[in-house]
Amino acid sequence: MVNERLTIAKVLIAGAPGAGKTSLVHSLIFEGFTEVAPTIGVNFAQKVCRGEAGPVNLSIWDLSGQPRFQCLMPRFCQGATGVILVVDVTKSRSLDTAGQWLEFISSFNNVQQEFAVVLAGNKGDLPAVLSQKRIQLFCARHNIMEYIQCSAKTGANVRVVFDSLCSAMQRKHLVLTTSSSNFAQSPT
Ligand SMILES: Nc1nc2c(ncn2[C@@H]2O[C@H](COP(=O)(O)OP(=O)(O)OP(=O)(O)O)[C@@H](O)[C@H]2O)c(=O)[nH]1
Ligand SMILES: [Mg+2]
Repeated sequence: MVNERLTIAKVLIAGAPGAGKTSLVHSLIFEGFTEVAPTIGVNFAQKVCRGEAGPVNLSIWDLSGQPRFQCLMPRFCQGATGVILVVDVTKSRSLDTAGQWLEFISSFNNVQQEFAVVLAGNKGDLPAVLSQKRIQLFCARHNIMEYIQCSAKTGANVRVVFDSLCSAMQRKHLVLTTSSSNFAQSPT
């Protein structure tokens, strides 16, 4: 039997309503852009992305940004070790909302449970109103190592966002390594 090493991680896509979270995931999976509906609660997807230490099979939990679904979020976020925090670079308030999301996620994650964060500045195909200065201050305040401007519409840097999160999780040992034989032998 082939005993292949598998690396897995659960990641959250969070940010303001309409920032383009679902569009980003759609662009990653289907390599194209289409109009998507606002998310009801959460969407789920899986994709193998590539960090600097190798591939990671990502379980992607794309959270609705709408406050009316917030009560459901603690359940969806359990066990996540990576967060892609999405801001809309054309909306100034998007960054404040992203900060609130980060605090929200941190508040119900076990304090011992560390997670890696990549800040994605989406809608990079449009003129930006968010200044580099504000983004730098935000990253410094929240200890975020990586900001990547991207566009779900053109596909620019979409893959880079997800691959960078894989690298960040690998550096912090936040990916789970198992073997395919574990899956084969586990009871159903
Ligand atoms: N120009 C441009 N429009 C985008 C881009 N990404 C998303 N949009 C548009 O922004 C709107 C919101 O996109 P969604 O992907 O639904 O946003 P969301 O963050 O998932 O929203 P919620 O699920 O309500 O939290 C849609 O009209 C998208 O077509 C982008 O990169 N460029
Ligand atoms: Mg959505």
